[in-house]
Amino acid sequence: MSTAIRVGDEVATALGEGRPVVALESTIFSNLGLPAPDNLEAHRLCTNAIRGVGAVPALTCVIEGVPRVGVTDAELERVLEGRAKVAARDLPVAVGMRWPVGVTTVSASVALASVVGIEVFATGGIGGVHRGSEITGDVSADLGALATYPLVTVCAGAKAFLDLGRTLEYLETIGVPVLGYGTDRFPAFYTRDSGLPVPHRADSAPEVAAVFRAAGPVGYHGGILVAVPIPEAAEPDPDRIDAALDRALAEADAAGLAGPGVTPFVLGRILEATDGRSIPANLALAENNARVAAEIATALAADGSHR
Ligand code: PSU
Ligand code: MN
Repeated sequence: MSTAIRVGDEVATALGEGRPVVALESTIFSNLGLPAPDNLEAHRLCTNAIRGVGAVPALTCVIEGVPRVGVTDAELERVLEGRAKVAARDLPVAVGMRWPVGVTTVSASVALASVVGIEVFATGGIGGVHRGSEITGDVSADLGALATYPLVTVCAGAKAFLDLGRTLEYLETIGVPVLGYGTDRFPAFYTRDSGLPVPHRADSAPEVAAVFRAAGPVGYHGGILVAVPIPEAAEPDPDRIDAALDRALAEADAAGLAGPGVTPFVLGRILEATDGRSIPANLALAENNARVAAEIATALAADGSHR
């Protein structure tokens, strides 16, 4: 195991004993993802959901220039206040320049998790191909990381402010298997159905585990994406969400933003445009994804054949 990454005691013990572990990103729990105190509540819900299934949560972040997988309460406090976004390509910079606090995106999280041997990662929504990417070239590094690192990533799809059709096309191009979990439709984060079909469907955690285990032997060594629709009871009115997304995008356009600042800006505007009514939905889907991820990690641990 890498000594460049500090693994929390509980996570190290679980990995050593072959028990299920679920990695979590920290951007979603920072100021860039959710406002206080909802960020702490989201973390509590996700970690409880993982523990409820008998798995161990492993939050990733960078503190004092050291990447962490699994944090103490004091380290969590610093994540909640974090403002420096760390994608996979920023990890060498955050370490080399000894950043006090870096909050990891999906791409950085799956990179760190893969180094320490974690096989399952849960988030809310992944980054994707942005609308207008044919002009700006803005494609999230999350997508390339999914193809590179051998993890199961569990998400509620990607937010509809992205170009979901192109996001699915891009995943096809780079060869990432995409599974709808109990659905034939690609979910759009707040809503259960983006209107786009998923290439394949899985109806249980053991099915996902079987697909993941089948990859290496047929020559695929990257990750797979599992898209879980938000629970029906938590799904907000799609029309209201669409209106908020459109307004948020128009504001991002007017602000002339580019680069890694785009996603946090749009997320913040969606929050404002929905008067915070999007938050309960956000918490519910994150918790649900964490539970599904823990079930998949449990199914993988049960077969004991680490990839
Ligand atoms: N989508 C959300 N909430 C988030 C993010 C995406 O609904 O917090 C964060 C995740 O950390 C994701 C990152 O990995 O944004 C993608 O950023 P970018 O578009 O700059 O690649
Ligand atoms: Mn981007």
